[in-house]
Amino acid sequence: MFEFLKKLVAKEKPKKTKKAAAKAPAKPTTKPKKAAAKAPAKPTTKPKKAAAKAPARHTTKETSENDDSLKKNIIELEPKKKGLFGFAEKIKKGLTKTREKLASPLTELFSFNKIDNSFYEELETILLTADVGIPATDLLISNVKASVQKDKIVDPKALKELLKKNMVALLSTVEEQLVVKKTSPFVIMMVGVNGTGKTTTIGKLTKYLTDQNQSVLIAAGDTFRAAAVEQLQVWGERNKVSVISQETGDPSAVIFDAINSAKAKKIDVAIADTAGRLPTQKHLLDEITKIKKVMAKCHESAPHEVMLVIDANTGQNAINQLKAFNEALGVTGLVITKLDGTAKGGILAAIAKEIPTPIRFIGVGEGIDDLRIFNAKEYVEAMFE
Ligand SMILES: Nc1nc2c(ncn2[C@@H]2O[C@H](COP(=O)(O)OP(=O)(O)OP(=O)(O)O)[C@@H](O)[C@H]2O)c(=O)[nH]1
Ligand SMILES: [Mg+2]
Repeated sequence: MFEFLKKLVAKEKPKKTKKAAAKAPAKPTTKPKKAAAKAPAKPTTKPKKAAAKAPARHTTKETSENDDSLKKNIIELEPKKKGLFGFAEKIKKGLTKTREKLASPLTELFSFNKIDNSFYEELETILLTADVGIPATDLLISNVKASVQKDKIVDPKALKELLKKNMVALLSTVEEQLVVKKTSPFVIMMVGVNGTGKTTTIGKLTKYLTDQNQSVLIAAGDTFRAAAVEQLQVWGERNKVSVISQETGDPSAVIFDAINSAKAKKIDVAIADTAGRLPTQKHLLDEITKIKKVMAKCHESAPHEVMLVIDANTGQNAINQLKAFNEALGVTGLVITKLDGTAKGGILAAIAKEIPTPIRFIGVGEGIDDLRIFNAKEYVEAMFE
């Protein structure tokens, strides 16, 4: 069974990223049903002791990992823990391709023999090509120009540090770590466009939180794709945490049950997965707004974090995604994924300038440990060096 799930997840992932946009329009208008209880009653596959304490809903499945043979498989999947040194190295390694896109042209630029108009034009092109966007590019260049004039800088080489310094200053405005409040549960709602890495990020985030002795419960709120629940269950098994799912096809009902279950068990953090959706799909944005309202009904001031997951490869479209999700839900934090790929990395600066939103984490790989707390200085170092 587990082998099947692994294959399923492994097979599905590479396809998803490319097909995501095409897949979305086929999504039917979701009419959330009130009838969680109407769904076919499926027995809980692997009940935990604690599950008995949760509100009795026959349709709700809770999976958690107790099976030894399964544990063996899971352990093989988990990379070894890294020390502090490994942490910085991993970011650098993860951002190798990103860095190549920015660092090589910059190195060439800084070897120009003088700082003139064509130097600034070239700098502008490099920044725009790296997804920094017009407003942030303008800001960075005007700040650099001002320092050049003020300090009478003539050597282009000196501008590298100056540019880095300005980039750090800009990115620091969105460096704001996630703080888990003791609200038992602290509810995190994971949202975003199709295939950006929501489910994978939940897996990594669960690892990050459990490493900090937080108890976590996951709600399988993506009821659109059958494989989505299984994908999440694999992450639940890897992290040894419960995943609440239902057969109803109603994400609000699943999440409602999950939050109540987390409350009953005094779980620290409940993370709700949701189906991917495009900002242009109004009915799906309406649906997710409804999910958010349902959360607030079952737990005071939930969700405590609306976490938008953005694929760094999206480029400037990330700004549109952020605006749309922010309007619909009020985004409180961001995760920028796939910075280990071919992404150019400047999108973080564009976000910081155009629609400043706390960047909680960056994703630098598909593994369970490939989530990093966003640190502006570390990020800029990894991009430039
Ligand atoms: N290289 C890399 N791949 C990632 C990262 N995060 C996620 N992925 C991959 O991106 C693909 C999509 O990830 P999912 O977590 O399924 O994305 P999703 O947003 O849940 O997708 P939907 O539920 O279909 O909307 C998978 O192949 C993941 O392994 C990352 O930081 N780096
Ligand atoms: Mg998903």
